[in-house]
Amino acid sequence: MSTPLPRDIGCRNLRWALALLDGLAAAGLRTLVLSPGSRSTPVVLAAQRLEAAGRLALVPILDERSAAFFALGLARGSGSPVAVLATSGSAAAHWHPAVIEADMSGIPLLLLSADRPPRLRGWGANQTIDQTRLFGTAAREFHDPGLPADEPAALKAARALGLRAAGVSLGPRPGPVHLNLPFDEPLVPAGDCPDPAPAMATATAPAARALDQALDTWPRGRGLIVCGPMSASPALPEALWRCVRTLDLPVLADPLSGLRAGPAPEHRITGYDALLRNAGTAAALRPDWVLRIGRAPVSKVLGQWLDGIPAMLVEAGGAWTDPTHDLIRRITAEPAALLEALAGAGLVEPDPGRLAAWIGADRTVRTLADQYLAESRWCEGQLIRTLLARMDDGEALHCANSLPIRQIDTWSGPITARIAIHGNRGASGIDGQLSTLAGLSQAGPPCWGLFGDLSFCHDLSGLLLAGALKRPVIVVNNGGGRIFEYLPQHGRPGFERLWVTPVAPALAALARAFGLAHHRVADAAGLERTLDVLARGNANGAGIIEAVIDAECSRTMHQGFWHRVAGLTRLTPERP
Ligand SMILES: Cc1ncc(C[n+]2csc(CCOP(=O)(O)OP(=O)(O)O)c2C)c(N)n1
Repeated sequence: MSTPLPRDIGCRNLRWALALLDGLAAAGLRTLVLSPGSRSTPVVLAAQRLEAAGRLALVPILDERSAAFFALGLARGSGSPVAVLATSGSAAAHWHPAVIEADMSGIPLLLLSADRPPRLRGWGANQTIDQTRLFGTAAREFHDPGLPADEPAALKAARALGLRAAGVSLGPRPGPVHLNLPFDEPLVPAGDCPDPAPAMATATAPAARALDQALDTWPRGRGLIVCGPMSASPALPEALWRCVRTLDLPVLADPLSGLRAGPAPEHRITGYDALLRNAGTAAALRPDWVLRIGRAPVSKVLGQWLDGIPAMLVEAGGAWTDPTHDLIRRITAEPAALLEALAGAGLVEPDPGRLAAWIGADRTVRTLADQYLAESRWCEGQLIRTLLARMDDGEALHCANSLPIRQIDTWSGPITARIAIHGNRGASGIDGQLSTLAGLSQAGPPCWGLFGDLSFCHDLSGLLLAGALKRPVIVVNNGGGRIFEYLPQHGRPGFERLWVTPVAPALAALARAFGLAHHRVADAAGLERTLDVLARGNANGAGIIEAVIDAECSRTMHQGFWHRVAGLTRLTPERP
């Protein structure tokens, strides 16, 4: 290989991009999701070299919005940083919804926006916009290193920038990092262009945080643990269950906490969304303090009930999850470490009567739910029970907003199989759901989808990624956004047209167009039969299962159930 020409700008671009990617890969980047474009070429050329060396996988996706949601799913499913790359102009703006979700959910997303040289910005040059701090405070860090240079110091700085960007995206407060990368033309080297010299530096893991002095002043009285949406560390379940067994503490386990499924002691409460609708029970079970792990729970009823209860949040990163402003303490520690310490600290007086009251109330609503579902017409409750019963250990489920994840919360109960449940609950958008599902499916275990009809239609370009799906997407065809029927807008003039916005997607035709199987079911038996057919075929196969549900019947059924729970005089056994 010859030495690069000093004026070969294309080679300079490439070598600089190689140094940057080397740093990113050294800090854990394994996948780059790229959307086609010209200005990003130096990074693509560099990425091809890393791919050839087995250090990076490249995934091309046309629509940048879909690409970013795919990367989000990939990063959520793998726990590793994932990068997106796009050309200059409006391209990177399409990442914004996924960046917002990654910010709110703490997902390590690396945003590599190619740009024109700074001298062209603001002068009407083609495809040149102001990309500076495009994502505002949603990005943990923003860097614009300027045009590439090829001196050793510049290459060293590029590699350091890669290390830093990936490191910051991983924590202590995981989230998106934006690198805006201007490149001058020519974008392709004129001749041979050797790799920069290998660097000496190696990546360092984010520093471990020391456990705070939290235990010194632990509040007195009755306690409760609430586990909201989170990426739980592998050590958490064991530490949690050991701690609550020792201290007789109940644990409210959100469907996105990672603690709803798999084995757990009866301390795990899943029926809280229903049982807290019973005013007497809600008052009787009110604790003196709550220890919160993870983000704000899906259940609105739980969120409202927590309002005013002194709370402690244990979190290894920097998030301040406190929508009701009740935090008396924020404990910067790994939740598992705090729970280990709490279990042995002798600060919480076990209260078996209180625990029994929670368990009793939980059992009562679960039995009622079983009876209710057995008696009532087909709706999401039976669908969810059927689906969860058919999922195997190790599989995953991605639930769209808004009703699907709420209904999982209401109807799942404790889930026997060891499955993972995912949802874009950071910003609770109905966007990018199929693309996220495709990313999750690519990252890890076979992942099912449970979507509303609007959220499905919102991300039709995600169907281009259907090749990644390994399990069916169940689309609840209930004629639009039925969540609004549970909100005060219900019944206002123009309600159907302006809030529900009914759609009638031709799901069979869409499925056919994208080479997917389509099945239409209208009752639990139909769903069972379809799942039988799929299971016999191509290992549960991907495809669309259109579940037709009568919205009016569903609403009456849900409200009837809550009404029945609210009307019960006693959900909790007497205190001993
Ligand atoms: C990007 C985005 N746009 C709009 C909304 C507001 N929104 C929340 S739920 C919803 C309706 C969703 O309908 P569907 O997917 O059919 O699910 P359903 O609520 O009927 O279960 C809408 C429009 C949102 N959360 N995100």
